[in-house]
Amino acid sequence: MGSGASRGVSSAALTFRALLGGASLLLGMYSVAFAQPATQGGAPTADIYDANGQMVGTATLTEDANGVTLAVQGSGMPLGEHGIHFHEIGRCDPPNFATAGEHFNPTGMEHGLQNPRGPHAGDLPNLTVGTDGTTSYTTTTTTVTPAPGAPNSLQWPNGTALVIHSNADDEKTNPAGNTDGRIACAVIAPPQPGP
Ligand SMILES: [Cu+2]
Repeated sequence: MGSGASRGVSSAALTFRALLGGASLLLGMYSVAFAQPATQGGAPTADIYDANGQMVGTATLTEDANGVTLAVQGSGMPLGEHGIHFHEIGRCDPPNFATAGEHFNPTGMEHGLQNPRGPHAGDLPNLTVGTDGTTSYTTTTTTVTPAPGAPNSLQWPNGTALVIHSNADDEKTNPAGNTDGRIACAVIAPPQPGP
């Protein structure tokens, strides 16, 4: 009887597009799905924490016709280049953030933006921290979407996290680009409740 029963993936995608257009009612519905409902300029924002539980930055996601743009603003981070990826579980338990699982890889590819058999959907270019411990990082990817329901959705059932590593990612060595330890983590989407 009701037409609401037929709403599915396509209507979810439409909802996401509508919120980008500034529909505040829909924005509220969408933000609830993220761990941190706070917004910056209307975009979902997640807080980044280090191994001591200190907040060291924020991650903001926006989507447009070019893909999903991730912006990271951080401070109090160690100097140098660091691997950064979307990981497959939306949990960030310090100090080692092992609960975030491995790289988000719903398509079963190998690791690395420069790997001919890659990349993982969650692979991203390295993040650079300056001598003052701050970073201002922006990258655009087409391999993930924040929209729920898509196979490569950051809101898949396990949720997703953004993990920053101690070492630079070589972007070609499977499975993790020799990135070594995890120094910071943000829950992008929390795990969804089981059935
Ligand atoms: Cu990683």
